Amino acid sequence: MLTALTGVFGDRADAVTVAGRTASYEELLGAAGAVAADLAGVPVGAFAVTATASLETVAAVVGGLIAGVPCVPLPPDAGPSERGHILRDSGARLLEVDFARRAPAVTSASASAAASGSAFGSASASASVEDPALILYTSGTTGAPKGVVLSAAAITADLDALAAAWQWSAEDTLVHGLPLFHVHGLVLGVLGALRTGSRLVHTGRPTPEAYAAAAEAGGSLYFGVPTVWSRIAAAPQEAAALSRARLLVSGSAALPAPVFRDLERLTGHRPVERYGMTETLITVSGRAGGEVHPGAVGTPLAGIRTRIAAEPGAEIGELQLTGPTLFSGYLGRPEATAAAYTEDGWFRTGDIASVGEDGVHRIVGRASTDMIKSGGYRIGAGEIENALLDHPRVREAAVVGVPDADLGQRIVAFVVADGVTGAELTDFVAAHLSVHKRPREVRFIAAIPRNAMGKPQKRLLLEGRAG
Ligand code: MLC
Ligand code: AMP
Repeated sequence: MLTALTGVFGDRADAVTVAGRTASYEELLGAAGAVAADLAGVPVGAFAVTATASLETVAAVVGGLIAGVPCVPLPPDAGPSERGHILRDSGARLLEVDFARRAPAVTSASASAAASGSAFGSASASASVEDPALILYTSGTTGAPKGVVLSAAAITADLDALAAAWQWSAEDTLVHGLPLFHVHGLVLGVLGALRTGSRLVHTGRPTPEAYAAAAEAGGSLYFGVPTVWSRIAAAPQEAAALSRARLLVSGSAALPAPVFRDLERLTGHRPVERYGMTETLITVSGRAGGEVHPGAVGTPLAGIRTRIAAEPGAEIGELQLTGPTLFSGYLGRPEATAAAYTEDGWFRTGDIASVGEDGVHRIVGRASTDMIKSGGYRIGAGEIENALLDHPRVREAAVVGVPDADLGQRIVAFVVADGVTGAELTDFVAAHLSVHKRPREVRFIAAIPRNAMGKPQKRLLLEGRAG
């Protein structure tokens, strides 16, 4: 990985800015070198870092790549249960990063030299691009989050395909303010900038004001989840500043057509939408300079094949994929990994899609109501239900995603309980899980509707047909 990164490392003093602090490549590599040295000192299978939006997180991830040790980025707001689960499940050692501490031996020149020997530029001679580079925790429909193992080979294949699709180069300044513990903000938003050599401006939080200010300072390529874009579309003055940009990209959830049209009217840009998952990285996208349409996520990236598993006569069905960007498996869960694939080796996305005659893909929904997307965060209903059921007053709980103009979906918990308020239950969840997994609303009901098998009938709850 570092070979290609160092290929474009120059002597730019403002290579990476995160939440108002700027570093040159030299400084970043120095701090990353210190991380790599720490990792070499105490051999571990993986290391974790509290992934705040900071230069420290960037240095940690790059340091892991140099050392050939996979990084587990921890959501900084994760409650103790979630944090404990991730650390236990991954066996990762938690590392503190001090950006001021630098290993002078690792400069862009020496990293280039080291990198010429191996595709990873790794301190460990045996590291291969197929080895784990990142382990990202993500929710399934039930149970605790699983570790998605991503290799450097998958990451580089994805970033190179995206660079081609978006004409993304060292001429760009990438701007975003997304969290640094998911694919969007970390893989695309940090490693993508390093691999293409584009300057990175991370705005700390993805507010319309911060995105506009970065455009005035030369931002050219913008990333956001639909919630970010819809907030920008509601701020016409800030949106107008983005007319200076080259390309606006939306992903992680469906971009509503009215937001697409508002952005076009206010910025003069038709936003490019792309589709992906933690397990597959980004696989389908619109192209810079190509035709893009509201509601469409474009065509497969280089190397990706897709198919729709539809019932005979139907045009929509589950989107299935193969290609070089796929994950290496769920950490320590061979059965779950096997279950994610069809018998003939295609990855089952769980998303329902259609493909037009022109090859353009549209995502029309999710197969399971138990997978919620709120503000671009993927949230398993089961994990929140389990957290609620841990409360002594809660007898039954069913969590659903209700359509929401700002967040795409908002988390609503239906509970059977007495002697406890909704606010107390929300706080209870927040004490265990990440902030964005808190229910926005708790509705008390007499009983959860169930089918003959005892399975909650969530569609009835969504349709408001349960008392
Ligand atoms: C949130 N708040 C609550 C609450 N939930 N308060 C009470 N009860 C609840 N249930 C608080 C928040 O903590 C915050 O407080 C305030 O309310 C506003 O919250 P919000 O409406 O959620 O907005 P915000 O915090 O600004 O977050 C919106 C957002 C965020 C868009 C910035 O959702 C975000 O960063 N999303 C990106 C997710 C992402 O990167 N997904 C990519 C996954 S990878 P305070 O005090 O903090 O203001 C992937 C692959 C791919 O999907 O294809 O890309
Ligand atoms: P995550 O694992 O957090 O990356 O979430 C992946 C899920 O996000 C996918 O399975 C989709 O449901 C959803 N998703 C990502 N991009 C898009 C998009 N452009 N349109 C619709 N859904 C999307």
